[in-house]
Amino acid sequence: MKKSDIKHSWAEPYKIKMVELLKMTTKQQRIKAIKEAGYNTFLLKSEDVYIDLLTDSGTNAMSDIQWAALMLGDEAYAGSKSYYKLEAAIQKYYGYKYIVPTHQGRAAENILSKILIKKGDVIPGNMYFTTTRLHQELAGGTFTDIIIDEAHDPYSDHPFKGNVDMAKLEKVVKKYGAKKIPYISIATNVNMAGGQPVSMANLKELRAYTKKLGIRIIHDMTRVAENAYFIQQREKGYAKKSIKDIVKEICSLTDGATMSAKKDALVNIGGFMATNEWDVFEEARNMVVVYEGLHTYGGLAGRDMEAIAVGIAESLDDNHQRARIGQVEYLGHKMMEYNVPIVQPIGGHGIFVDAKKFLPHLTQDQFPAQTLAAEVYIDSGVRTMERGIVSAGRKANGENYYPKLELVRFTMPRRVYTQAHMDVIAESVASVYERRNSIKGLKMVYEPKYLRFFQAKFEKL
Ligand code: PLI
Repeated sequence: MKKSDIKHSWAEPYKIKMVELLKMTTKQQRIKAIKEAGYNTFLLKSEDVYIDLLTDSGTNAMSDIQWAALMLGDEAYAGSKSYYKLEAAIQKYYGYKYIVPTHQGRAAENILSKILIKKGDVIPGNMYFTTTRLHQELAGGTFTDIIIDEAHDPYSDHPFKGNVDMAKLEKVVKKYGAKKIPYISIATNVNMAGGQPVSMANLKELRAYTKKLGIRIIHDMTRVAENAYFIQQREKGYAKKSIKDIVKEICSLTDGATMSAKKDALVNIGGFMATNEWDVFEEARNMVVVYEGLHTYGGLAGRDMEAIAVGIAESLDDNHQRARIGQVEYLGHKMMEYNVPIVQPIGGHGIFVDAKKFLPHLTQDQFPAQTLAAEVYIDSGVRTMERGIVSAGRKANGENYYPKLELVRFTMPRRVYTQAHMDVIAESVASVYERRNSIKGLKMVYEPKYLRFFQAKFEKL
């Protein structure tokens, strides 16, 4: 090999100090386990799972510094030192003025939705997220999708599939009027589109437009650092900027945020709501005592707040994100070598397999993504998650949503699995792909009222 042919790989900027042992299962055990779980991977026992790619939420490995920070937790009911450390970290790295801690992201969504949304309001956003939309609806609002069309096409290679389609937004504003729109709901690195980023140019255009109309931008910043990585890699003028600076710039274009710290911020529990408006903060600070706990802990232990404050700083390290997303890309390229159809471009927090194309003989009512997730588990004990018709749920009139994307998400916990694990995952998907024509669909036999994907049960057709 010539010297010039040598490629420099990504690698983890850490080494392993402790390991968690896993139980290995047989195929017969897994067939029994998934049947008992109603073919829903959420209902499996984690001890029956080998490689757990259900979610990147709360499944991260904390650093030695985060574990050490736990010991500094100030567990005072009121005015905890740990709260002030968390507040300082959020102000320093994200730039929001006021913060209210919550036990996780959806609690922040609940509080913010209750404060900002009135019955009959419309909330445009760059694709729905399950809990976010539900809280908007429970507060009396209606979510409307204004993401660019490319986001709904798994094979469009648009570099910023999370972008807002400004023409779609203008149409919504014209139809309902700015007064009916309390805020635009903007997620950085859009989860349901496959972990796809928003560009800075699009955010700037959106800021200029909403400023004229006096409409807020509320930022779901759950994976903002991953979005910043893609801006650094793909957007003109950002190649030499640090992720830290890009994140601060993104936040500066918005008025407030909800955050699930269980993702980007490298912890196992926690979240917060942030705002630059004193009035909104005052109301949130009061409301959090009803639902979560005093405003200086919001449902978290002092030690949790310490770990988040450290995790925020670690998440903004360029080498961390390069390895984090490098690992996801490694898995994606492996799957592509086996011709497995996956969402393009490869996203930030996982690989999204196109179940419609994988199992074209199943109709969407036969739950192709739910079926594929169960089959992958049976094959190798790899647990994934459905992100299709089951996750999309029902409209207010009871009809099913039929999302264009019918995906299985292979979500990567941060700093947890090795490259050999990636190989095992790709080989398992490839072997299910080989026998895809013999796979039968599912029927739903139990459906809960809210967020049905968590608890629904199925039987084989
Ligand atoms: O799971 P929570 O309540 O801490 O956060 C809710 C939440 C809000 N926004 C976004 C974009 C999310 O991805 C999110 C949670 N996501 C989960 C649990 C996931 O598996 O993707």
